[in-house]
Amino acid sequence: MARDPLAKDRRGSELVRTACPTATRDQFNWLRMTNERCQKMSQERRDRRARRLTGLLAAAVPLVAVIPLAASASTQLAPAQATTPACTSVPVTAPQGAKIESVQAERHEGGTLSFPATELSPATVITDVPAYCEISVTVTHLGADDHVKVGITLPDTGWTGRLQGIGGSAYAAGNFGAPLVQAVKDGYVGVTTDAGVLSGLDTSWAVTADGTVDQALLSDFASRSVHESAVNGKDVVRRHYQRAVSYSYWYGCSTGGRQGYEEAQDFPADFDGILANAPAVNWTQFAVATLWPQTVMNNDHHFVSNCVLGAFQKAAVQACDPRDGVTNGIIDRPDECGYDPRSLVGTTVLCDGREITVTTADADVMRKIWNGPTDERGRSLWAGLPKGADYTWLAGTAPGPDGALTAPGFPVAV
Ligand SMILES: [Ca+2]
Repeated sequence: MARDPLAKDRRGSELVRTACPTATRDQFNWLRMTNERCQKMSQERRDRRARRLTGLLAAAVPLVAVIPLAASASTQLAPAQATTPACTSVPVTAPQGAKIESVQAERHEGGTLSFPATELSPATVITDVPAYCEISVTVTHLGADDHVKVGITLPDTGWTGRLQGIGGSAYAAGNFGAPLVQAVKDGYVGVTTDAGVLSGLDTSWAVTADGTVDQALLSDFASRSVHESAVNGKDVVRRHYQRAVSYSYWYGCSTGGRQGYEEAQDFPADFDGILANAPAVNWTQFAVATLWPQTVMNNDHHFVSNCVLGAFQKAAVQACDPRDGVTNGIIDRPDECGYDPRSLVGTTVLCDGREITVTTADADVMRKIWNGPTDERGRSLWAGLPKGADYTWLAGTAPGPDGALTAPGFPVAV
């Protein structure tokens, strides 16, 4: 098995560890807040590493294998390009059972690039981006009326010989925005795909006009597109740079985490390392369980303001943060946190300039949300919201049309 010579930890050992070390197994089952936390931690780690090394990303969560490189891999860094490769359309080999519909190339000057906020990601500004070539490949599969786009960004300078596959989130199979450019800045070729489906939270593609499941698109979204994007990406690299990828990595959270697990399971030769954070697996249970906080508040006919929910979160962090040995504002082991929300009953919280007294009903709702759904005998059906985790996406409340608080529920599941 070939190892990436840059994949070392601070002590010089091979880097085979999670890039999100605070996430417990339960936390991996919660999509959004762990996803954001992992993305933030990953970004911080990337920034630190970028100062030490020239582009490095090589890690795998404990539950995911680090995959040996199928082809012979160089242990040397890519030589600097003597000349900038021309940014032109290249011939791309169609995957088996597929046809290449189009290949387009567009050169970008780099510099400072801004990406507006979307429903799934915050606004992002990336500076000092080298000029790069973006090659877009569109693939269709025989017998399917699909049009799968693969985006590949190839830096003019600073390429380390590495490829980074970029995962999606919610019902988006990939991300054609900031991550593709960040990869270029970090010395990677970036690769992502839309799987031929819509982006964000729109799942209308999944059902055909006659009401049946669109199996072709479902296959694209589930696994086929990620695998083929890896194959397409390596093919384009070979033709663009006239040399093969040395090492390839997967980077994804949430749906991207799920894609990483899927790749490790079914296409282990695609990537040398897989970073699969907050994988949205066990979807039929997990997605339903995300609606638990909404269910609790509807059942109790008691909707807790975000301000009070935040007070519970803050109190839990204060109580349990140091117990994992690192006081960093994060409860690494929420399952070992014995903080009781009833301890906040009777205290006052300042909310929008008003003093609110925390009630027993507030604490009951918080306790049930943290405990998670149970059956009629009290047996756990799924993990609850981890103590100390951001409540916003799963348990956040908002005024309804009449001004009274409601619990909208996790938008990926409702
Ligand atoms: Ca801590």
